[in-house]
Amino acid sequence: MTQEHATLRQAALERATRETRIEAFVRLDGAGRADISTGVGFLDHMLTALTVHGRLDVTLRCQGDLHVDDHHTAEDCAIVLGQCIDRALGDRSGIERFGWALVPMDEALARAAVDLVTRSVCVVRLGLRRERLGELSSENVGHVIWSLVSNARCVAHVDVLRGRNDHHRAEAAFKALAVALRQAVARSGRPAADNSTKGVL
Ligand SMILES: [Mn+2]
Repeated sequence: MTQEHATLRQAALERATRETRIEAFVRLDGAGRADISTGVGFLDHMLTALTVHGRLDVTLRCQGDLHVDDHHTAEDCAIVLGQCIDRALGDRSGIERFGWALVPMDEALARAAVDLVTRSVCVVRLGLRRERLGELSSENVGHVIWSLVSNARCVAHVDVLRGRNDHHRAEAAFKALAVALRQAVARSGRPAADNSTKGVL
């Protein structure tokens, strides 16, 4: 089931598989309101950071097969959020398109660069050393970013440049992605043809 509204730049999606049941809503021109419950605390924490610092509004409910592990829940939540962002962006006319950010969190420093061209390319280097962050496997932190970016059909490079604490490294990465995304989705007031040498994103 899909609901879209071009002028409001928002989208809602429901997705059910044998592994997860998800309801999601994303508004791009939001107030940073997050109502997120995935069943995985650290994932909620990261997606809340994305919502607040991206100044989105996000509602996300997931019932996943956490008796297996956190993988399906983490991946599917990211897929659905990415699809909501893609739909909310509509034809992508009149947006800034590019966004970039350097975001510190205490001793950690993360960099993100985003291009909202409709190609799915994601390069993530987080350098996490712990096996898990709360109930989220460290390998799934980068996988969430990759799945989100791929399904939002954009290009993103996310690098954690330094940081001793893995919680800080992960959180700085999500904040940097949020700030870069916020800049990239901002309305430019320019026609789409002025935003690309091709004339279309
Ligand atoms: Mn934190």
